[in-house]
Amino acid sequence: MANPIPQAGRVTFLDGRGELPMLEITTPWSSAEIYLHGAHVTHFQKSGEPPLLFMSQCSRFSPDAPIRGGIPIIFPWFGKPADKPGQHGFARVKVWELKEIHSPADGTVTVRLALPGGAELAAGIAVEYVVTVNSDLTAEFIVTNGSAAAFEFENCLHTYFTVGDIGAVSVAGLKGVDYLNQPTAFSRHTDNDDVIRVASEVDRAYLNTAHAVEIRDASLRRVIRVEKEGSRSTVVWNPWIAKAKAMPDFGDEEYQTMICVESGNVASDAIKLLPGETSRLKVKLSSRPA
Ligand code: TA6
Repeated sequence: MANPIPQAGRVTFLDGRGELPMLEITTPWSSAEIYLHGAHVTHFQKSGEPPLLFMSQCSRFSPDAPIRGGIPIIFPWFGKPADKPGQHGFARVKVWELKEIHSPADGTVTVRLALPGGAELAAGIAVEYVVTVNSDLTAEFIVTNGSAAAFEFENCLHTYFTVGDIGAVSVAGLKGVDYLNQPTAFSRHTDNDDVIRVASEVDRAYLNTAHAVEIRDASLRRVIRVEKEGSRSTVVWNPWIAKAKAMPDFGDEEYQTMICVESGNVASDAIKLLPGETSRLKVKLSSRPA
């Protein structure tokens, strides 16, 4: 009997939550969702597994607010610098333009989006985002400096992952790396532990590291692997109890079933792009049984 023809990937364009336009993607291995609002990947799930990405049940889906979960695109600044309006830049609350959908016969689906130019960015700064869905999820954030001046920015794919029980999670790959600790006014520390475990608020920006990171989830018996290129920073965040309660778009108990492992270039790892240069930040998210 001939091998079954692999199903092609399928993309449906529809109104999602809050009537925001979104792409619904299915492949032979997985399903995913991408909203044009923030070019926000809100869902990725491999067949037979729990969702890989966490989405808060309390998230807003409105044009003037970021979506709480999935992969927020943080650009052109991280956190809340004194001279900037708002936290984590504006890319995650802009409506991105859909540029291309590619779904070859092997079943993979690739979507390319572009951040529209606007007053916030110098003319000539081009920003694109390419998401590839198959048995893994790959996201690449691309900035090209077509202006005549250097362009300095921070970027971060602020990814929320689903875990079964935060108390049964360990994060490996950052031993020996220095980090800035947000809960203690960004004091600098070296992580000498073999793995990170979460039993209180964790908000750490690890610097000068290109390491892959693994989230070991003993509850769901799954290992999530975060590989990255073009990234020197990894941020690890769990809000824990008080911060969870303080966020209106996040459930009080949801800290127990999520962790953020974010890949980008923040603080001293910020990027200075000279005229004509291109920056590529790429993450590959995969999972395997533990
Ligand atoms: O990545 C960690 C962090 O900077 C935390 O300090 C927390 O603020 C989180 O991002 C979420 O930020 P947001 O603006 O999405 O509420």
